[in-house]
Amino acid sequence: STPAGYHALDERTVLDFLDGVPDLRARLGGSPESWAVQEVGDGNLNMVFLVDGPDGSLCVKQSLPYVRAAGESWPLPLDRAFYEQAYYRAVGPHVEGLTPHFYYYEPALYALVMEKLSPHIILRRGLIEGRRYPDVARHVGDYAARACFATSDFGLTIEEKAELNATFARNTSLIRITAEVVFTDPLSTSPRNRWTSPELDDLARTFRADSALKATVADWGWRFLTNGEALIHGDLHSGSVMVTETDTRVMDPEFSFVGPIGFDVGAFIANLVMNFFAQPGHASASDDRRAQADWVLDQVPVFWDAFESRFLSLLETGSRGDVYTAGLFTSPADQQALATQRRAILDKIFGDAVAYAGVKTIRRILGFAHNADFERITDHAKRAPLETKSIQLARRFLLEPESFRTAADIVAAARAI
Ligand code: ADP
Ligand code: SR1
Ligand code: MG
Ligand code: MG
Ligand code: MG
Repeated sequence: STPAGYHALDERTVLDFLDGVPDLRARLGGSPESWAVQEVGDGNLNMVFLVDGPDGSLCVKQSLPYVRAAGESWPLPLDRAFYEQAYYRAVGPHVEGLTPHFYYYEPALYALVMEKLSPHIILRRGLIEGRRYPDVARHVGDYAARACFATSDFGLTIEEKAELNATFARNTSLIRITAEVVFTDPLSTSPRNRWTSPELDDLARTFRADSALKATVADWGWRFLTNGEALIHGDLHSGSVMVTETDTRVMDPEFSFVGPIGFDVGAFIANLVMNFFAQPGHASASDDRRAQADWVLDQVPVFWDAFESRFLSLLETGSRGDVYTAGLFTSPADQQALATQRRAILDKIFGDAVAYAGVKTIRRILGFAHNADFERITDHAKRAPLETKSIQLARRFLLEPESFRTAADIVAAARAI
């Protein structure tokens, strides 16, 4: 049963809800009879309503008491909407212009109201359609660096970080989903798993029998739960970014918690690399998608370089926390040691990102939640070899970390497969 006061909104009752909040009613203008509404949720978990009035538009996102993609047989607490709005509040001031404007949270309905992004589309969809977004990788890299730095021990005092920890540590239902569907299920015999069958049956069996791979993935699962470096987005794939040619917005941060920065960085890298491998499956008579695939893969170093340069510059100029405090580093030798250490911090995040990219790729090919990049390739004979290339590279990300020291290493390895 759901808490008193909660009801799942529909296209009629969402208008009553908006009508009852003066600020939201004023943003739309007119009265509910003149508002147009459409439920557009296409994600795995929630309801999303887009509402247009004479003066403006809104987006309402509401939790359901179950996993939307699975149905009522997979119950899920409602509180994910709370964490989504708490993330927007915590991170919004540091990533000006790179998230939707957040307007309102209704705790009884587990519903948040934000800017309706238009004419934006989901980045993944654009990439599948063969579109290019010249700034998106730089924007998302800059976003991840700013958001993670500001909510890390470099950007916060001990007391401020403790507040974030206290709030987001309770996002246990979604932390558990990630622990299960990302780190555990895909290499186990979970009934939630699926894959392109029968083409990948042997591969799935081989992966499930790969002791070294399972031990490594399990270890990264432990690090995921224990490395509280920053408030991370927690689901930073290409379906959590909406774009136009020039504008980029990161959305859907319901999986946020204080975790490893490399998890966000690795998620975005994994989704670029998967889209690269999927491109031939979207070829047509007029476009073999080779140029598109090259462009997508080239966004990996663009993304990483943007992340790295922003994070380094924030380390140099924006540190206000209780780690690496200025008083420790006074002499020229100290400064040299500090510069070396900052490099090591970025190298550590990169190494983590490569491993998490591996884990996030395996889960998309063998686990519960698949990516449209591959799923839209309806011909199994075409899809399976592309998924195989992608998952074999993912395995190398996990078992041969010494081969992936730079973003260029990722690009070269992906092209060589
Ligand atoms: P879920 O958590 O279920 O994955 P999302 O937040 O990803 O839900 O939203 C699902 C879909 O709703 C997105 O793919 C996008 O098409 C649409 N959507 C979400 N937020 C907005 C927004 N602010 N403006 C316009 N469309 C949105
Ligand atoms: C029930 S698991 C569904 C997946 O969808 C979300 O976007 C997350 O990636 C989650 O792992
Ligand atoms: Mg989503
Ligand atoms: Mg979501
Ligand atoms: Mg992913």
